[in-house]
Amino acid sequence: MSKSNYGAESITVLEGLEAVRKRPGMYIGSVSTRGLNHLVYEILDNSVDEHLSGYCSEIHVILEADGSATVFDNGRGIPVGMHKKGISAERLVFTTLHAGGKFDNNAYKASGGLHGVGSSVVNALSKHLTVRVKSDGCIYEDKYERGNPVIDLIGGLLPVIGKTRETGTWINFLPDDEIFEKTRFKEDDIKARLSETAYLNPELTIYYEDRRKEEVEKVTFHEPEGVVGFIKDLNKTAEPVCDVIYYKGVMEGIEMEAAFQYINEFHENVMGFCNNINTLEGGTHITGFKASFTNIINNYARELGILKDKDQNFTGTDVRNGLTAVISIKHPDPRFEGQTKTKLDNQDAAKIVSKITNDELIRYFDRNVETLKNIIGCTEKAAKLRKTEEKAKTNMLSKQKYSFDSNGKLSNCESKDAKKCEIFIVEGDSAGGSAKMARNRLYQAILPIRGKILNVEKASIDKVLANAEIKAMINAFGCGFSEGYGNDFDITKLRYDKIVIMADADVDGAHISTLLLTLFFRFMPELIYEGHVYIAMPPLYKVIPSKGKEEYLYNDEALDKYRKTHTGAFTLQRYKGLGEMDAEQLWETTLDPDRRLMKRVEIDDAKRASEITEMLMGLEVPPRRTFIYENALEAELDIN
Ligand code: TSJ
Repeated sequence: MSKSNYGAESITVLEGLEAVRKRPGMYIGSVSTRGLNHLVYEILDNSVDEHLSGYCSEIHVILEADGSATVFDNGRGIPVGMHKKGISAERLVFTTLHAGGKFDNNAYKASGGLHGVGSSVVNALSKHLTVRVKSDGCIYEDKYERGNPVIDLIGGLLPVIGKTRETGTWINFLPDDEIFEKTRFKEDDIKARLSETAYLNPELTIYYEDRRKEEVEKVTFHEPEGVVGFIKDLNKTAEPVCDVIYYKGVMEGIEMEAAFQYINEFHENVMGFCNNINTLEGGTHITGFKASFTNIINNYARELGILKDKDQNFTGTDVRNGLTAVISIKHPDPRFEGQTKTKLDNQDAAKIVSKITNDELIRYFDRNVETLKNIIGCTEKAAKLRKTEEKAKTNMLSKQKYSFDSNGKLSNCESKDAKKCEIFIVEGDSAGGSAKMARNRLYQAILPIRGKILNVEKASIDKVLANAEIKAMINAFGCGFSEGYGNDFDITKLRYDKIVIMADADVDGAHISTLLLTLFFRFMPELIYEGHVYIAMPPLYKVIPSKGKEEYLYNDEALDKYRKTHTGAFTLQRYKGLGEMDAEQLWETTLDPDRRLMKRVEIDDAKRASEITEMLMGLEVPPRRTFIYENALEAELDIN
């Protein structure tokens, strides 16, 4: 269809989508894998909204062999009838920014949530997108290329391509490789998201298929136990201190439900959701939950005589020691703020979650005093540790003052301009030695660490702080550390813009990276939220052809490709570890900002690392090996 068929209205529409293509990052956050996966979530959320409205029980998500994605549901079908100014409503949905909510009476929308984008953004960023709607006996079809409609409407209405008794919406789209750096959906993230969605919507079933694999992978996500099942799953390898406790409530049009359980471990895991969106940066609902919890446990502890008059209250962190919790709220008008727009900002959410949590917990604990005592046991343990650790910390602080030079191992850079500086955390003294020689000492610092660092997931904080490698890192970064949100960590003091984990490209290297990510995620999460953490990608091979230029190859696929495309003889040199490269090679391949490959760690990676660590520690030896090995091979490269 030619552009002359549009009225003035639709021309501004196309200009709107052109803006999306010009600045995709503004609408989907990034054009890396994270942004790519976001396209699937954006579409998926529309089907989840249809479920929340009460009309859709099944959603299918298919990663197609051709690189496209298909999502379909058994809801009512996107309205196809005539909307204002003679355009099918469906056309408006796909060609207008933020058109989603206009004819939707569902009070709690997830779609359009994270970055406020609509399905039109997905359309604008797809090479081609096809929509099929089944409703009132017919199958309607519409097609777009890079956001532009390619089907002529008949009297403003969509063509009918078949008859059916069913209803639903079917979408297939291929992300545009002119926009995205990577066009391969990351299945682990997508599956994690689907699993989460299933737990938050116990009456929904999600069918997942990956048709890109030689043997098609199929997984069904259905979690009739809801958030209670979520907690059981999160805690499945832990030693529980109490049963899973569940409550819910509604106030002022805001719904909430929560499930929690204490386990015998020295950390907390409190997760929040608003309208099915994972609020990774926390927010008011979490604040409300925590405030009530702290208050109630302290009140009971005094009532039971566990805290005496002279004793100070337990801190919030004490009270949440060993706590795993999921708080899910449904808000008619959610506001998100923060670096990744995943921090809930609505003040009413704090008040309502706090009130309902307070009432429900008192009701529960009055009837279950034994459980309450076990929980307070966890709190007391934490308080005791905290006091020891406060002493240790003042000692440590007065001895070392987080001083730059107190740590002999750090080879710092000369520049003090944090925006330009980078620190490489290098495993092993020999690799550390080469890296010190190889670096640009003006702005690259090297911190060698030895062997396996402590797994912080299971360790108490005093153990963590006693660990020399960890102390060295905290000292070097300069921002302190925090347990949970807010406290002692100050990102403005960060001395390096980039913190680069440099480990061997093998199983042990992957393990060390995982442990480091877990450490950062637990004690310095803002480093990750604000995008300061990277993983260096040293090459696996060097090929030296008899004629032509030497090349470094960073994975087995690159080697396969080289073998297929290169004519003539060549010598293949395999690097087993960083220590095998001389300083010059290390500079060329891994340190030089103009030539190196690094992967920026994104929140999901870090969150998963922490889950992975938890899993690794709980598993038998054989599966542990294969797991790390697969992931080491699948690591993706981002050119920086
Ligand atoms: F993102 C999207 F638009 F492309 C999309 C929307 C993708 C997929 C896979 C599903 C959907 C979708 C939309 N599923 N179900 C709906 N429902 C509606 O759009 C709908 C239907 C009826 C009514 C009504 O008031 O009668 C209202 C709405 C919003």
